[in-house]
Amino acid sequence: LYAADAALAVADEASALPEATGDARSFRDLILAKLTYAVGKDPIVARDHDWLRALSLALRDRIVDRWMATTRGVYRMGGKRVYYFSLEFLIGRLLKDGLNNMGLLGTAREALASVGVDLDVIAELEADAALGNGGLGRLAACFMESMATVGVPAYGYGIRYENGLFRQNIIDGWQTESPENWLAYGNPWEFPRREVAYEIGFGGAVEASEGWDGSAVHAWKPAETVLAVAHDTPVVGWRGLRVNTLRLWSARSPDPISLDAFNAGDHIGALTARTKAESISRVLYPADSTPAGQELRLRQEYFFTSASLQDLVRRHLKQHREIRTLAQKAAVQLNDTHPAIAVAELMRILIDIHAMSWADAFALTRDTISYTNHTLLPEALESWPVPLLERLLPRHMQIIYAINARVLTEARAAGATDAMIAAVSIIDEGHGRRVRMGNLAFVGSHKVNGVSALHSELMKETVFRDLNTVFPGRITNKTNGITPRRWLMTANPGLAGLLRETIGEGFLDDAEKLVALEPFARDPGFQERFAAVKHANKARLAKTIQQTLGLRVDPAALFDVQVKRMHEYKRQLLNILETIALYNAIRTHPEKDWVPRVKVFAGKAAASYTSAKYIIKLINDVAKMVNTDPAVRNLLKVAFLPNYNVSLAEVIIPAADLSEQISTAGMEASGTGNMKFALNGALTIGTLDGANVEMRDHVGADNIFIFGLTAAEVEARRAKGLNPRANIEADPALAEVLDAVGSGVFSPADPQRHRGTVDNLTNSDWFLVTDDFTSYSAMQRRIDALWGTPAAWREKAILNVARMGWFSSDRTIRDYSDEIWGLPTVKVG
Ligand code: CBF
Repeated sequence: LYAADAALAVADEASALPEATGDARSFRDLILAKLTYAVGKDPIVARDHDWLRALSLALRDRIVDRWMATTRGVYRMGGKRVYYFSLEFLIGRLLKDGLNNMGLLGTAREALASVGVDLDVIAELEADAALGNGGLGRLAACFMESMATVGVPAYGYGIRYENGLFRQNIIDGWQTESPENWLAYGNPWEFPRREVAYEIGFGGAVEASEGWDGSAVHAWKPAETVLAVAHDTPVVGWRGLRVNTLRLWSARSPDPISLDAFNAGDHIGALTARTKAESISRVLYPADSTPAGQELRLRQEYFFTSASLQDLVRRHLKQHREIRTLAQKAAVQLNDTHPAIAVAELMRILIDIHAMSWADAFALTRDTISYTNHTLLPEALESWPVPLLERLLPRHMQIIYAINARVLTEARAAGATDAMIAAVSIIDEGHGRRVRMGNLAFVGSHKVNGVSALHSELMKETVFRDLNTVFPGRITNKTNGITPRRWLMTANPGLAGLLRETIGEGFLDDAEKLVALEPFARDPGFQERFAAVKHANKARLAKTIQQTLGLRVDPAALFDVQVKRMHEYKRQLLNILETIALYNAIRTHPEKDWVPRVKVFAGKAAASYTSAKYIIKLINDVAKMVNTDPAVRNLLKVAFLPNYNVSLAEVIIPAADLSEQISTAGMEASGTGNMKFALNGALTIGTLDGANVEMRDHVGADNIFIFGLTAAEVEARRAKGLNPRANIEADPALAEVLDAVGSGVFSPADPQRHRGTVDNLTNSDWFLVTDDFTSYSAMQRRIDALWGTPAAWREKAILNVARMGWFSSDRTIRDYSDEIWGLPTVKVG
């Protein structure tokens, strides 16, 4: 290897570089070969990006060996596969996680060091694949990793967005959006499969004729066709034992260019069809406030669902020959309603292409499909205008009508009243005739699950109350989880290392073994080491804050963190209003012994979500004043970090002392950030919402700060009529805060800026910020008191780590496997 020799010569000249040993040496040679022959760079001139690509390709080679072995093994066994359909896969960076799971982290570090390259430096250059928005997409990524870990053969199916979710910039305190260019340097992890392409039809008409036995035969003749081209990314499980596939579809036009138009001089028009086709896989969540935006969103959903079903049916037939055994060999999990059109598409494939009878096709569809609901928010439960579906997917609309007719007959036979029939119907007749995708997914699935115990119960009482009566037993709960590989080992190597030294390696294979840490919770020596790890993580975050915002924060202060999508129900507003109350109190009583706090916020607001954007602006306005007010004497700092994504989460979460999980009770389906924080030793301040309820059960009520109204109380107050004015009157600190915000104290150049936010709180307050403000504030002062006793704080933090093992996504996947998919799992390790 000429180039490799040259690199080593350079390394020798620098002579301080360590020599690589054993495995590291062969891995280094592989990296150098990749650099030379795949990247085409002489090591002497290679830049950090080149090394990153070479390392990624070297790692990929090792993963591919296991991938092929897994795929071959699965094929040979002839068993069932899980197909996880998701519009989002928030995978983030893959390098360190892959190295960790393959047991190559130390080897790679040593190999690179021997040629003068720092792994941590190049790893920071990896693009963050933001192919998701929030919890739902990150859950899909955690599930993919856990399925590979516990031995569930799986394909993840989604869209390969060229630009993913937008990049958030904060300009003068306001959010602006720009495209995220994650593919700028190419994507070393994926394999384009140009040979795996399916035709996806849109529009046109359905031709009906008579079949040989007199039955009606339907042929859909689409007016337009788009190609779905596969891109495969291997997903490696813990210890590299099994590797599954994430197959993402890219949209292509069958005709790249209209040559006639081009030659006639219409150079732009010649590309119109192509642009239209490719727009399908351009961005995640195009704004759907316009009819064109809605149509694009529906196109995206049908595009990836149809391609995925065609793909898995083809695989099934190739291997098992017989379509009737599909449900024995394939479990399709719908991640939310986005892929719900799968119910109609699978029916179409079975009836129109495989000539199955309606009854057989429907039974097979139901046995194959199951659906996860992730929200009770009515605006997030998708529905499509009937005319849109009729135009874009005419055959599917016919099938939906036919399914609906049968379901309603079944419901009537089960004793449903007229009101129940209206609620169970897939067609919402009340809002300009819309197709309810949640109902379609529900009736087409054998199991429907919620994502926390509370959420699943609320599903039965609210959105799916009547469907639950007609189809009892179909709703089940599968509490979410997070992968401890990414969220402990990779994100917090300091803590993972300390745990290994203290309780051994068992927890690496089985997170529930973290419980062995409990006896150390009060051990002063262990507490010191635990606190030192936290301090180092906080110093790292402090550096990020300084570099990003130019703001200096003290790692010794209490780091109080709220990072998540910006949404009114998540109540970042409650947090910032309480921050202002604290600011006022510090200014009024400078003589008191205040606990220094750093308030960290991060999160994106949907581009068209104006009130959430105003909350971002308010946080930044408050930050501007508080951070420069000498009267505060550095006792309070506020930092809004822009462009929250997985990589930023990996820096923020291990550094948190306090995790804010303060949604209006009954509105957060589960939350998974809450789990990541607690696993990393942050204490939670939260409402009894989503998985917070089960977290309290696991970590113990003494080790979590629960405040505020319960879901039942929220419902009762809403039913009775909210009275925010009375709440404000009863709490002078709150009144003072709202007065200040509303009169422009934090926006002197534009005093009316936050008037709307305050008016909304005073007059309506749907999210019950004013109802919970007083108890939230009181709880924050109890937290201050506990912070003053470090041994007591640390004990609780350690107990949180020890007791969070149950929230591993390995456990969640085992639950899905046992109770929904009917698949065995294996023990890890
Ligand atoms: O279940 C995963 C997550 O999904 C959401 O993010 C969603 O998009 N519906 C919910 O808001 C979270 O509560 C939930 O944890």
